[in-house]
Amino acid sequence: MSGETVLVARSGGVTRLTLNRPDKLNAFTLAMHAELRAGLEAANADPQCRVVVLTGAGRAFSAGQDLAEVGGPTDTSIPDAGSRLEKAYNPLIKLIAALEKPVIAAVNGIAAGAGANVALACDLVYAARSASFLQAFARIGLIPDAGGTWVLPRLVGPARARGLALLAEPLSAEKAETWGLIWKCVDDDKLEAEVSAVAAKLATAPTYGLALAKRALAQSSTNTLAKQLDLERDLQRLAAASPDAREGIAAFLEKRAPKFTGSKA
Ligand code: LHQ
Repeated sequence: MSGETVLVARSGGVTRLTLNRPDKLNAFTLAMHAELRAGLEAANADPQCRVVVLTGAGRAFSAGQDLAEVGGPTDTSIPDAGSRLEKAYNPLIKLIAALEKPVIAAVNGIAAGAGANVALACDLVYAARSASFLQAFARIGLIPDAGGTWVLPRLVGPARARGLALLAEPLSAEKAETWGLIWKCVDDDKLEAEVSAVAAKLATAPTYGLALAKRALAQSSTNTLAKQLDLERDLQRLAAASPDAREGIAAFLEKRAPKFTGSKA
């Protein structure tokens, strides 16, 4: 069900979630957080859903926290910033990371503040050539949140992470791709088609195996090689026991295209 601030559309194994406050550049309110979490949880629980696309309505992906909701001309401090993170952003980032299907961010325009870091929490980030990524926090005296301080150095290295966080200048989609911050920058008029094509491909992929691969990659950043090898052993055991792995190997040997169901067992 679509809400007011997040539109939900399901088609052919793809669940599309659209942040929908275009007049405020899809800035996050508590209502939007609740609707987005509900949409992601429903997608995770829905066996028909094999891939999630997250995008924004209008000219932006998201401008991050709605600053009018946390402060105002008469109350310019943000006393509850920590609890806002604990209650809204941190669960959202963890939910995307733990989602048992691929999540694609289709960054249609500027992604600023926590909006940038929500996009970067997704598994594959496609951005329109005119889009940009802005760690806006330093402009208003805050620090990168929504996982920014974790993901930035891992994706682009410490020097570039410090530049992005301390200078708070927009990074073009093209540069974001060159730096390895995102998967792909595409021409504006091709974004929709390209994301739809990759979503359609993932909607017929071995979903359970992808979820296990996602889990292994997420854990690699804190594991030693020896621990990671143990993890690969354990997760590969699970993957190999799935119907999709049996189908994949059978299809290869029979020289035909595999037909994956995405299921665990
Ligand atoms: C907005 C916003 C916005 C409200 C545009 N809020 N209205 C977590 C926990 C707790 C507390 C604090 O924060 C966090 C995490 C965070 O995300 S902090 C960082 C929050 N985000 C920002 O600081 C970015 C603020 N926005 C901007 O700097 C600009 O809007 C950008 C550079 C994104 C786009 O600039 P323009 O293209 O020039 O658009 P605009 O500024 O004219 O915005 C259009 C409208 O959207 C405007 O409303 P209006 O009614 O005047 O037309 C803006 O007020 C509204 N808007 N971002 N975050």
